[in-house]
Amino acid sequence: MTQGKVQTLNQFIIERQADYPDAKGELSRLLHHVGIAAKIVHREVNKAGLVDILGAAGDMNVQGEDQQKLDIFADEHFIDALKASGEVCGIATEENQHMITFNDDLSKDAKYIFLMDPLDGSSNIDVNVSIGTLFSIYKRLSPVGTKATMDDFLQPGNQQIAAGYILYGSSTMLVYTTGNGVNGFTLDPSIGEFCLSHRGIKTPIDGKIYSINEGNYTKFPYGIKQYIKYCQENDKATNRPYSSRYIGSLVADFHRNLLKGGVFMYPQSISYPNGKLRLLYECNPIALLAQRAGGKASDGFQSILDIKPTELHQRVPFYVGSKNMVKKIEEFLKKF
Ligand code: AHM
Ligand code: MG
Repeated sequence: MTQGKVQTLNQFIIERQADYPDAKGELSRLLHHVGIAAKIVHREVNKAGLVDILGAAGDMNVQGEDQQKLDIFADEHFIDALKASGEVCGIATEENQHMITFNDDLSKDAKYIFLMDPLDGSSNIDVNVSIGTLFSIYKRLSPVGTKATMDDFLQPGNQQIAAGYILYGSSTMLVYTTGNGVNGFTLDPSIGEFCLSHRGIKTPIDGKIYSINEGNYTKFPYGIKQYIKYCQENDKATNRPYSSRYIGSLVADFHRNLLKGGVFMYPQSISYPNGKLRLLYECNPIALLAQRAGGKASDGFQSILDIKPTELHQRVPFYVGSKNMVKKIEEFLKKF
């Protein structure tokens, strides 16, 4: 990157705010605080191998899964940063069973609802594999000045004002969309700033990568078994066979496919009758990013973004990535 051409996340946010003359800066301040929390979590993730912070904390999260210490750390730091911003009246996270609403005067006047998975893919932490944070921002439906309600949280994904993720990988990246395309920022640890590295990300309409946990093959719906066979068949005209790539860390798997073209699948199965991934914390933010980048996200039959949630921790089958690949999966599910 040429010195002098570097644009930091904060500069970018301010520049974008100028595109909206009516914007009062609340969303900009909120995104700024997301950036701060991301840097704190980045620091902890990076030193995790050095200090005794690894391993299960001994608790189970609300889905009955092992909760790692870093999950709790990330959850607390994001909540603290968001509260400090004064721009959110309520937060829901994968690690908390209930919604969190703020009662102080500042937060009650806030316009935004924040949903997140503070540290996804946590089973990868102690083997030094990439993990991520996912977030979604909505405008509240309840009147400003009152306490946030459950209806504020249970909005369909197509109502998201902004969404994004932080990928703690070989470098740490923040990728987000506010309506003006998808932009990616890479953390330069030497200056402690996220710097614009991927402007206006567009995902290929076709891809050559399929990502799925094939260990669960026998438990998949018949249409998905047939689609996997299709991915593995030889056909020069359609670039098949595709490559199979699966990290088991949603943000990392999605990020690779977003840049290179491909499809990520987490179907329903005998073990997970509604799929494993959570609509509000994982699928909606990824679906918005995919759509804004020219891709597609589906539960196999309808757009993820059109699903009206009925509960906070709802799960959903998830197919996301290059538009033509997701369409093909829908064809297979319809046919078989
Ligand atoms: P988590 O929220 O408990 O970390 O689980 C979500 C993760 C995703 O990152 C990933 O796509 C998926 O679980 C992998 O599941 P599996 O190990 O069943 O393939
Ligand atoms: Mg998760």
